[in-house]
Amino acid sequence: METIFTERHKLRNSKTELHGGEFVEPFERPSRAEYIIGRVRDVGLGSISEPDDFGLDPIRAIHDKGFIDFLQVAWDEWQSEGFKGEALPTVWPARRMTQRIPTHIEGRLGYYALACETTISDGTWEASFASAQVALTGAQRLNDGAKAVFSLCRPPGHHAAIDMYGGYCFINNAAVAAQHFLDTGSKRVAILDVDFHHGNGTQDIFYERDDVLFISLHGDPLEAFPHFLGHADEMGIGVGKGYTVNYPMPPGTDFPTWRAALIKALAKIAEYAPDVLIISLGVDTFETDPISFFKLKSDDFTTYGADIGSLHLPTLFVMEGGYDIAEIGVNTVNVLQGFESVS
Ligand code: 5XA
Ligand code: ZN
Repeated sequence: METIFTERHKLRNSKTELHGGEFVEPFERPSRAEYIIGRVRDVGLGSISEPDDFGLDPIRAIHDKGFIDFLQVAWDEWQSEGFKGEALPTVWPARRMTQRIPTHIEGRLGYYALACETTISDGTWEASFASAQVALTGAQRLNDGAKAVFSLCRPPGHHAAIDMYGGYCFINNAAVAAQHFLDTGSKRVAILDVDFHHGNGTQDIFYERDDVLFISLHGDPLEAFPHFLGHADEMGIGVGKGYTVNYPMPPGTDFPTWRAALIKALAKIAEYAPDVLIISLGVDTFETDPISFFKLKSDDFTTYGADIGSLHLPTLFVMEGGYDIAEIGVNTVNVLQGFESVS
């Protein structure tokens, strides 16, 4: 399997994350991608290629123009104010306040943020743009005939909504790839999100559409980030009704329980018969992940990779979360090797 990867991910190297009331070293850090690409090399998964440049248009096809404009200038505007730390919001358009977009950077951060653990720092936009190109290049490889491709995206994307960032995500890489497929001939795309956290951004983007089936397996939002989306009764609206499917699961969920939900999800995907499948691949379901509460073991990733491979669909893997960094390479590549074992 080919991997698409760029060293430009390192441009996203934030120094701080707000976690447990403290500023800590971010869980989402450059070494994550280094461990993954190291494992890809060690096992000889396949060739490793730089992304092509598809420009801004495919990103604008998914995200609000004002939001993308904001991401491009946020760090510079923040610095121009003379602020010393990294940019993060301190105020939101909360209940019973207006939704008018402020002009000051402090207000715009609050308007466009869905969470405040994620700072904007020097290079954040550039790395996010490159990450989207990694996803787009993987999608194009499938269009060109590849059976499966691994887009090693960093920063991740599945929390980024039409006009919101947070949860370490700025541009929704999987959604940008899905739209690219649709704009280049696909009629139906399925996105299966196996990251521990609900893919609220992807759900938001496709909630009223029937050309993208979105299915997510994740920690119950009553107990886990992003807390305000991802319940089982969210199923889409209008023509999108039935094309969003959520499987929230409680703390301590083990692999047999998780896999039972996966098998149901795979059956729904098979019934939908998409032209292409995108996997939002987060491995923070691992038993020792520091910010999650599922109990998957390393071998389980191989098993479920094979389960996904048994659909025999053209498949694009798009990297999302995973924070047990010493094991992230093994767990990620286990999914890809499991997938390949049945294809
Ligand atoms: O998939 N999303 C993540 O791994 C980020 C979670 C952020 C929690 N503050
Ligand atoms: Zn996650």
